[in-house]
Amino acid sequence: MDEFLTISPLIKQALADGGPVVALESTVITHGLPYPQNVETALAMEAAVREGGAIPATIAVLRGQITVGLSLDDIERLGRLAGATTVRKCSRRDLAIAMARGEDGATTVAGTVVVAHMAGIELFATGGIGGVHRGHPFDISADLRELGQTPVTVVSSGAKSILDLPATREVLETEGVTVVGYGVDKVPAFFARSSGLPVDVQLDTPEAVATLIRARQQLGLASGTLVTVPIPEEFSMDPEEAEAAAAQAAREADEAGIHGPASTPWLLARVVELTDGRSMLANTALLRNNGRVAGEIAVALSKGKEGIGAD
Ligand code: PSU
Ligand code: MN
Repeated sequence: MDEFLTISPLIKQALADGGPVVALESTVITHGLPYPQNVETALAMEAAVREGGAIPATIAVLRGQITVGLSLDDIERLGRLAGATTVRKCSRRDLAIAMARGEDGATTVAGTVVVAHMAGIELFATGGIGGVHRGHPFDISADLRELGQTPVTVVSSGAKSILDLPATREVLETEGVTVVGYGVDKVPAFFARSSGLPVDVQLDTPEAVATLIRARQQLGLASGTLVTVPIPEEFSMDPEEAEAAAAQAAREADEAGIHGPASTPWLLARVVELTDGRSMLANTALLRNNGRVAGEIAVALSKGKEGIGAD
């Protein structure tokens, strides 16, 4: 494996054996949630991946070293840096900067997809992907382009509801990303269970998703798969409350002149305030749930691999 990638021994072994591994991002730790909820959630997500039967691989840049499989201490250290400006938010374009300067970097969905693919990890679980910002049709998260050009499967609850969901859905189509509804025929809206927008295909089991991934792999397509999983009913927010908070936060961000990479973290934090913390509860619940589902899909996919190997 390329030496600029540090992969933990456990994960390296699992990958060599074709075992189930699920990548996890680190921007949600440093830029998505406050301390200590960020560390608790990151660890709960790792536990959820294990519950699903797979090995979690949280990814970040640690002092310039791209690392696959953070230790507890690494997660705690990054978690304490939440809100600090010293951790670079690393999308595709930022990885080389963090590496060259020896910085700490938290990988976004795009950054994590890049590294997961380099490491040979197919599954990646997160909360919500980036997308097209409301009122800013040219502020399109690099997450969408990344999914269009890198063959990785991202399990999420759709795009964050602070975004323009119909526009985001259109760009996913343009980028050639297959959008799967896991047990649903509409794309979830992050805190709420449905955006009303159609998925490309509804699949109801980990095995069905694994079969789709295998077909894409056989075709040799460069583009990825987005598996959208609705937030568990008991944690879902009232869609009107979620929408009102998202709309207000987007308005305030415009008034305050917040833009660029600062936009998403700012909006998420503001929505937590506007919903008295309910959105954070919902966010952590869906993150855990997506970790478990991704773990189950990784297991189904690795079983298929054994079958192919035995031929
Ligand atoms: N979803 C969350 N919290 C987050 C993010 C997503 O619930 O912090 C992060 C992801 O890392 C995602 C990034 O890739 O926000 C998108 O940022 P941008 O819009 O600048 O591409
Ligand atoms: Mn942006």
